[in-house]
Amino acid sequence: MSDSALILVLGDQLSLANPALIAADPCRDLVVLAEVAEEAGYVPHNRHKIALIFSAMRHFRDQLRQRGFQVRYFSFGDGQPTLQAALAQALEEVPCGAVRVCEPGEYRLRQAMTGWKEALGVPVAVLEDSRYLASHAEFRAWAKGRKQLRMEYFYRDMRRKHGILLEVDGQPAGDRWNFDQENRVGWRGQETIPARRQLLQDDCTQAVLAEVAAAFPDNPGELEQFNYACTAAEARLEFDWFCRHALPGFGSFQDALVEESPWVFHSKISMYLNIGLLEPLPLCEQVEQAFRDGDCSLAAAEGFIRQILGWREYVRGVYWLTMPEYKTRNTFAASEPLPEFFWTGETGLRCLQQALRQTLDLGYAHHIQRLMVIGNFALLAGLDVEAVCDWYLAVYVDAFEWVELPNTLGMALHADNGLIASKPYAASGKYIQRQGNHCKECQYSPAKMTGEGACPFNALYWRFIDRHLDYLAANPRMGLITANWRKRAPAERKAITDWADRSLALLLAGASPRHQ
Ligand code: FAD
Ligand code: DLZ
Repeated sequence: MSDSALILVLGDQLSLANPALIAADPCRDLVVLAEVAEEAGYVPHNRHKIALIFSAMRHFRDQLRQRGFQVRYFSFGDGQPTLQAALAQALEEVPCGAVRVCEPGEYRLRQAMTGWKEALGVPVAVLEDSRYLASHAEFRAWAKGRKQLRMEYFYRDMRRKHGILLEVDGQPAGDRWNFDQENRVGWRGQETIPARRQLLQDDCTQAVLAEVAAAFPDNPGELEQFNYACTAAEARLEFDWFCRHALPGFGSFQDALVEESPWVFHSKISMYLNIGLLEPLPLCEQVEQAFRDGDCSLAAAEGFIRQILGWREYVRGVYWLTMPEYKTRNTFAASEPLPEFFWTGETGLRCLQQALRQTLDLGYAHHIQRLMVIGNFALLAGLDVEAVCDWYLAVYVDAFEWVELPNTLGMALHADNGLIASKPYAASGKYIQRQGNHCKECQYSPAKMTGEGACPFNALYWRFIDRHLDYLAANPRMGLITANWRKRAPAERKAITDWADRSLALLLAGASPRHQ
């Protein structure tokens, strides 16, 4: 048996720090990258996501070859159905004694890999992914014995472990761990939002865009607007641009909803981090340096670092700690079918329309659009949890189940019985009005509860409270709200919940709620 190894690099592992590559010998081992039907088709991925991944894979192949690696590359047109089939083909061409791969980011594929040794007839080593800042063992140890897995405490430990934003005495910079309160300023056009860089598309990316357009004609994604970086070098330039131009505004407007801008002051880097073009720790260090140099506020730096060092690592930990059981959870037994407008963006609710349209067209929506607009609607309307999670996995360019599922099922839909969030992120139209400027242009008014022109989020919010009253009343953070609802006259409650039913039915039918 040959002592050379076949190294499989997945489409979201495009980093030289990939542990399977670190251990590779360029003179002896063969690296395989494969564009395959199963990975490209297990959900109707946004075409931006497929194009980004294929182009980044091809650029990474070239980078590896320049470094002296032998690479067998399967293009989509080669017709390989699965990764296993591509590996079998590569092993037939170049017999190797073993397969090595870094663990995948999705449970689905991790399970499939357990059958590869038998199917391929060689040992298969699956190595832990060292690109994350908390290992599986570390997260398990942190979670052990805790009744609640609150991100905030995990995040503080990560700050200490990596020495980020600490004073010399080990206390947090600015004497507080968290500047969340400062990050929530609503948008009233206070500042100029910088225009994003237009990225040049080289021949490789242009070829991929044409192939993806032809092979996935029915998937979402307006490829004429493709503007993602497909190499690590370009992704770093994107991040440098963010630090210089958007990071200062990110401090105040992290939660802002802006009619004129899909990106607002956000970094637009999740897709690069998730496929290996950027590494998390250097980003946190660069942002800390920007703060120390006086280029952004502490609220901006801490707010950004909390997302990477805190939320990103934390949701990954929760995913691997709880799968596959996590995926079956559905606290509110939500089962309404996903409305058609989730695939068309055709709805008269302005905030929802913008969030859906940019999601479908660009593969991007920022956190508050995902959580408090689309996710909030799905929660209040009682949409089927599995269908909503599958939708989120399909439509975003940065979507991989390890990060998508805890955010959708747990944070947005509260379907994990509060494992991630201490209370449901449910909100009425007033929240959306406070955070941005969509309502000014909308046909619905957040000031009205019922009747023609009333914002459907208002009555739907109270219908949600009404439907799950006992469950929510047991949550100390929901006590005031549920008591307030209980105090209302039964007739008033009925008028609101009836209006909610009617508005929802009309929204789903594509019409505006009107008084009869
Ligand atoms: P910024 O707002 O600039 O934040 C900086 C970085 O912090 C992000 O790039 C991301 O890497 C990280 N981050 C921020 N919030 C989170 C979070 N809650 N969980 C994990 N990482 C976070 N993020 C994904 O990467 N993939 C997903 O599939 C995904 N699905 C989501 C689904 C829902 C329902 C919700 C509420 C959030 C989801 N997120 C997901 C988290 C977050 O919305 C995106 O990471 C963020 O919008 C990406 O845009 P950005 O790079 O401009 O982020
Ligand atoms: C998302 C994706 C797509 C669209 N296509 C491929 C592919 O053709 N080949 C590949 O190796 N990876 C692809 N990926 C990323 C994988 O789906 C990802 O590695 C798994 O979901 C595990 O995170």
